[in-house]
Amino acid sequence: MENTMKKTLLTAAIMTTATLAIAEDALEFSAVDADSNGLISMEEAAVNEALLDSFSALDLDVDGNLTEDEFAAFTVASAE
Ligand SMILES: [Ca+2]
Ligand SMILES: [Ca+2]
Repeated sequence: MENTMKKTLLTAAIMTTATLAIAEDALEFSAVDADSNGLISMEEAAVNEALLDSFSALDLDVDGNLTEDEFAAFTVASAE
């Protein structure tokens, strides 16, 4: 009975660690938007190499900034 409880705790610990790892990988819009103006400029995107590489593809209206909607496409694509 005690072993079962230890197993359950161990499983819970592993799941918690996995969840934290995913959270670290996810890029938050607010974290990239350094000046909090609601847009990610190319300079701000430069903090993440993958984001900078995808910048022109994500900037659908080609105004040189990523809105939260445009940035959301990157978050989804990188999670796949
Ligand atoms: Ca900004
Ligand atoms: Ca744009």
